[in-house]
Amino acid sequence: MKRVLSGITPSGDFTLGNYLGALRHWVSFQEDHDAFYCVVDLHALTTDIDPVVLRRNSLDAALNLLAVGLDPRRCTIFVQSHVPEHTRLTWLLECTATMGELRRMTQFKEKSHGQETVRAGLFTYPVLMAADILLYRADAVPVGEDQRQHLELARELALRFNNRYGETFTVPEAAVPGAAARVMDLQHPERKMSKSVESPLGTIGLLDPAEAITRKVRKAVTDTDGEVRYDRAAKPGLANLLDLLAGATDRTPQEVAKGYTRYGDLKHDVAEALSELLRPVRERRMALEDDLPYVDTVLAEGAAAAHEVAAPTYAKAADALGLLPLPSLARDED
Ligand code: AQP
Repeated sequence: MKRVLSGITPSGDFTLGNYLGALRHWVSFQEDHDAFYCVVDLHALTTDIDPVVLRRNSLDAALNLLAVGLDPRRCTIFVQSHVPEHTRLTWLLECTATMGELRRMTQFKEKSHGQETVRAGLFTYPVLMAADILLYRADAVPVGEDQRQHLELARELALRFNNRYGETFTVPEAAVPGAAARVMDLQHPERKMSKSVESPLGTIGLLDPAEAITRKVRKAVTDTDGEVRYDRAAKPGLANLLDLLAGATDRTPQEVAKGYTRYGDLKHDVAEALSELLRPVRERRMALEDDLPYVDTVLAEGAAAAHEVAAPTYAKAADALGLLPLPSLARDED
């Protein structure tokens, strides 16, 4: 069975973008892949955090992963910081990456732009992401379009390490969805919908009730020419709505566009389709809130299963670089 690995940052309430671009594909992958999914809490430390909020967001993230339909009997769900090899491998890969390639990362440029101080962790974040992936020898990584560049870096680091020190890592492929791979903010369709960017009317939350979804879709920014056609460059707001309906109904946005002559009708159907899509997630999430001990068990078992795969990969990489094995391990081997 091929293996997939993906992660989500507990940096705020999950959005429709996270769901359409990533989470619902994670659910499909668990059926026919050996799937590992993690709450990447260490990534959340790259920007300003409040410890109380981070703790709550991390638990929320785990609840959401179960609510979208991930089944711990079919996949491994864990928290990144519970598996110490993530940070250990990061250092080995930081010594493989170059400043130049990290400087080219678009997300770093966007997130550091205009900031007075920028954490070193924000700069090296893509290396931590590479470690997340390479530790599990993942064949594929289901991500939204926004993460493609980071995935490319992970591939490049794996290739470079393998060439220099011998075959160690699997070189992963990106698995980017066809429809809704980049969900845009409903009020600012030129930027992606994001959980950590404040935009109350522009962001649809994973757990939003139908009324909120309808209100936000109705107020979504479009344009004034009134013609329904799919053109991302000239009509970004409308294109986003067409993408959303296409994503929710498994069609192409061009096909969806053919069914409409008025923006109002399209918005009505977008709101209905999204409400229906997210309703079962919200219901499962409410049920899970009454069973937190179950969530603890899932995370404990997930961390143990993840560690079993991550530890030998780390050991192999450390050995390839010439780091001495732990003396006790060396004695065990005698
Ligand atoms: N707008 C989006 N459209 C499609 N896919 C998206 N993803 C995120 N936003 C969109 C996908 O969700 C997964 C988890 O992402 P992440 O939490 O690791 O970080 P991110 O990509 O930076 O997502 P956010 O929501 O924008 O978080 P913040 O605000 O913390 O930066 C990824 O697979 C991503 O592609």
